[in-house]
Amino acid sequence: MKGDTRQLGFSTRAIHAGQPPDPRTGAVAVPIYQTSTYVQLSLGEHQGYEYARVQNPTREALEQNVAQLEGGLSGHAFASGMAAIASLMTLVKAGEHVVVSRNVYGGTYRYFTQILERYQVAFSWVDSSRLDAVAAAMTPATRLVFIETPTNPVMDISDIAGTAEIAHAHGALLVVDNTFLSPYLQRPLEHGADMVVHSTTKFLNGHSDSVGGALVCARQEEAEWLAFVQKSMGAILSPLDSFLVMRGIKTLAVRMERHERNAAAVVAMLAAHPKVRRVLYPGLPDHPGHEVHRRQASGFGSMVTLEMGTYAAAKALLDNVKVLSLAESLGGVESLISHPATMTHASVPAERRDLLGLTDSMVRISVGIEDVEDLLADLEQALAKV
Ligand code: P1T
Repeated sequence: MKGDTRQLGFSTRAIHAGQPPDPRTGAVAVPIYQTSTYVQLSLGEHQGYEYARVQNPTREALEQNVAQLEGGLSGHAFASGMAAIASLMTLVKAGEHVVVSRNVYGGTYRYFTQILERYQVAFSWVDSSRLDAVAAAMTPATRLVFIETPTNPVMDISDIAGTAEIAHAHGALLVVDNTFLSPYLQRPLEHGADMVVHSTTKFLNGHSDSVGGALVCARQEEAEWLAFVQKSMGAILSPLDSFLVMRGIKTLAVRMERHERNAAAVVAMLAAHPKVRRVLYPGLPDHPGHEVHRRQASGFGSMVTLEMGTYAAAKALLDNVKVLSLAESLGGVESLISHPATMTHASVPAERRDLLGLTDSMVRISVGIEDVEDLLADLEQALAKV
């Protein structure tokens, strides 16, 4: 399409934002500019492209696309979700402080506690589903509040607007890791967050064939800093991966709708199953974060966590599924099942996992977009062996 995409609907923007037809050929798909450098016309005169760590048209197209979907000013694509988070954390200096959801992805916990604490950055790990706990943790040195909602894998829900108000009252920025829902279901900047982070490895790419990350900034100051960090630290997303993520995003809306429909059926079956102790899913009316989640998101996503009661029961379920695959990661078209305590959150010490309610009997499912009858039958037969 031609022209400005900003006023168009979500799916139209997902398909077109940042991706006008190629000016040379009219190609509808943004070409993979697999080049490291660009010839300059004469000394000091170039076409806006000098060196591919700094500028790449394929990466720029993805960055503009993600920025528009999240409703931000700028997008920045990185080599992984962790590279995005590492680049984000350059906003924090030694002696400063970060308030963070007590349950976040295990890799984020590991980076904060085992790397950033060595550089005199201090963290307060709070139950961010309680605004009073967030407020109580703020100090004059607090630079960032970093939350996941829902959290991985305990599915705690935090009030984005309420948290933004507290952060701003203390001169801090609010960052939301929106990986579990994608901008199709939740857009934190609309609720007052200052930045959004994604592991594009998950729903945005959606096909389990690329590792990547993205940051979206609402404010000019962070936008400029992060472009400088991309250039200076260089943890950028490759042209091929940028292309793959863009291709994935074109079907984000239809995938998310099917993900959700399948998840609703899986949750209904599991919640009524005698072998399942408890289902953690924000779509269930008895989930403590249900009402807050409904206010700030347009759907509940397809991440489902089960409490199986014992480690042996969890292991029996994980070992007996056939259509679902035992693997880390989430958000792809295929359903994945995992054991957070020993897989994604193995770097969180056991006593901390206890504190979060991240038990050894917990199983996490990323419900894919297969035929739901096959997913239900597979879970039924595996649960029968528990
Ligand atoms: O794996 P990577 O692309 O580096 O993204 C890290 C990351 C960041 N934030 C959240 C909420 C995540 O879930 C992840 C990665 N998570 C998994 C690999 C997982 O299975 O939970």
